[in-house]
Amino acid sequence: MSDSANTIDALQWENRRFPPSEEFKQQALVTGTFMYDDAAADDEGFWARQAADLLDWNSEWSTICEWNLPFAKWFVGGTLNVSYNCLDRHVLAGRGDKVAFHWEGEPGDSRTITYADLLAETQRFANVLKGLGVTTGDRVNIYLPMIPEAAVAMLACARIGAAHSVVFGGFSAHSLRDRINDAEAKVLITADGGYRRGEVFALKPVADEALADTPSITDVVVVRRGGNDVEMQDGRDHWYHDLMATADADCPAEPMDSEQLLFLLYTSGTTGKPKGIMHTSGGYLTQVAFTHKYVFDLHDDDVYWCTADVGWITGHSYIVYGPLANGATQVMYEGVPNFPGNDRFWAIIAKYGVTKFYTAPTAIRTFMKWGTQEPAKHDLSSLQVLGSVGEPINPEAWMWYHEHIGGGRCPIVDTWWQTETGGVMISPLPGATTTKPGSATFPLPGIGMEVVDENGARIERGGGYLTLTRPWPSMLRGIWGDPQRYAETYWGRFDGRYFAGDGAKLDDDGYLWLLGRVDDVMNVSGHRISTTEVESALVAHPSVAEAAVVGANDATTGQAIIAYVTLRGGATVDEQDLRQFVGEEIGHIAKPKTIYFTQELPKTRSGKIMRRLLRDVAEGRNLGDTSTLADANVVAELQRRAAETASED
Ligand code: 7RM
Repeated sequence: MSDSANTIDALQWENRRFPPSEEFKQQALVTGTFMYDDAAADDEGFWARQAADLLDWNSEWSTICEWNLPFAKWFVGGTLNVSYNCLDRHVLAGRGDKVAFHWEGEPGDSRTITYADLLAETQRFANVLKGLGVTTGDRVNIYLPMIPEAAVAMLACARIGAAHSVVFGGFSAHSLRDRINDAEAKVLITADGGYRRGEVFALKPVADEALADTPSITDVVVVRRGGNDVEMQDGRDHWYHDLMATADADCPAEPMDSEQLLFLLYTSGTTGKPKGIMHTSGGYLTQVAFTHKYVFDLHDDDVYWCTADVGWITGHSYIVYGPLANGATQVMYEGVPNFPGNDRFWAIIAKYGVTKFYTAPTAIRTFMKWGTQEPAKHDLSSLQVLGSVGEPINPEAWMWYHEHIGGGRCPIVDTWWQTETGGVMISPLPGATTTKPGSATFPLPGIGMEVVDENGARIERGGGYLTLTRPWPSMLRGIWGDPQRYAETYWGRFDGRYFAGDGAKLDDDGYLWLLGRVDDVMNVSGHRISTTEVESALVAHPSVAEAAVVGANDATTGQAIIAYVTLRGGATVDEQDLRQFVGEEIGHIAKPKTIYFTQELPKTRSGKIMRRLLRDVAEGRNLGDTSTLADANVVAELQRRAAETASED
């Protein structure tokens, strides 16, 4: 426990260690501490060297970083074209035939797209956008399934200096409408539909509903993918393939200012209206290229696969911009992990010989639920590095990933970052860092991070608030249309520091452990306990696949710990035994008062557990905003069971 005022108690200490193997180190881009030392000596100089080394610039910057808290500019005065960096330069260097995307449709169809193909398609589509009147500084909305045209659309915007705003294809008409209107987008790019769990889901009909109330949209471009019937409004709606057939093939990349707005990406705040997170060009591309290269130890012959959707920041930074800037070969997959069977991901890894694999803890815990026989059906020996992002990865989920997917030989990079940070901030470097299961380890070279207490004083051991102490190249530049909200939300809590809501603890070796959102921290008899630690203790039980923990009002202890638990396929466990197990793992104080066993947990559409809703359920309240929930049936069922328990009491 820490002595500092009102921080977060640290209960769990993990001692397993995994140093990189000699074999891995021999081929690794980074071993030892040179890169950390280099950055520590001069962080701005370090980033400037990365920018020069990893990207092609049309003209040099005059200032590396201009910092007027809370507003940063990077590589000020420099010009570059993001799409040129992701496409043209690879083709010009003779790598036009290199595969950019092995695209795999959910039904089993596939397309191979080389860098030359992607450049040709992007140039044409950039001309299409120009033809629709889109110019530098305009916003374009994108509402597409996971098809290569999503990357083409984004790169075409970047090519002409228009900002894209991608809305995840699972969002409703209302969400799409609000995001289009907030950005005042001119053009919407969508598809008839896409494939999900063996069926076509309609996009254009949903978009039509949004379009009834989006005055800024003049034109809609529709990609044919689902083959479902759609209505095309004369004069407004155009088929992608029709426009592409007549578009000019050449669209030279124009130099853009380093601080040119590259995209908006909306993220739902804790309350109220979604925030349009702003990212710009030179700094963003530098950090995503840098992190993609070194965190995944990228080599020319790698086949990299990130399972995120392009609708999330992970898809922007680690499917489109980072990997393409690095000229990587990727897999892009359209559908769900359980179509046609629970082994689809492992079949894809074997089919393409994937070497670097990046997914989320929610997926890993689901795979644990489905059982080890699924990955065991396929040859996963091509894998070399495994990544995790989106939530804390519980130590046991980490171990499962390590053994059953990584064959015990692949370093795991647990990458902490946010929509707002643009790129990875905290992660091991796989050839340099000894990992501990469940720890994101250390900030990357060039990143200033400190854990602080309630008063903003630095903590060297124990739990507190994760803060960033200086600007980084891919940091958000603001919230679209609301600079004051930006300043208050991110820079208002601790003087001079960026804080975006996560708790963390430092162990004796200085390793960092993410403790989840501080809004979720529970207060049990005066102990501030993180949900993450109790969840990890539950997941450490061999029968448990997944757990969500919340603090519910309790007359005796202030809050009581309520746990929702999903078991591994076929497993059973007694509630009392599981409570006892948690007590033994991390201490009596953290034993849940009640445990509910459930088939599913409520999650956001990007797979994060929604503890706020579980708190509503546990405290018998009406549910708050459920619009970001992936499956509303899950909480309805838990509410029914809570009501039952209450009537039994
Ligand atoms: C990339 C992404 C951001 C929030 C962040 C954390 C949580 C993300 C990790 C993590 C523990 C990780 N962007 N988070 N990665 N927590 N360990 N490796 O997810 O904007 O959608 O979410 O996600 O709470 O603040 S995001």
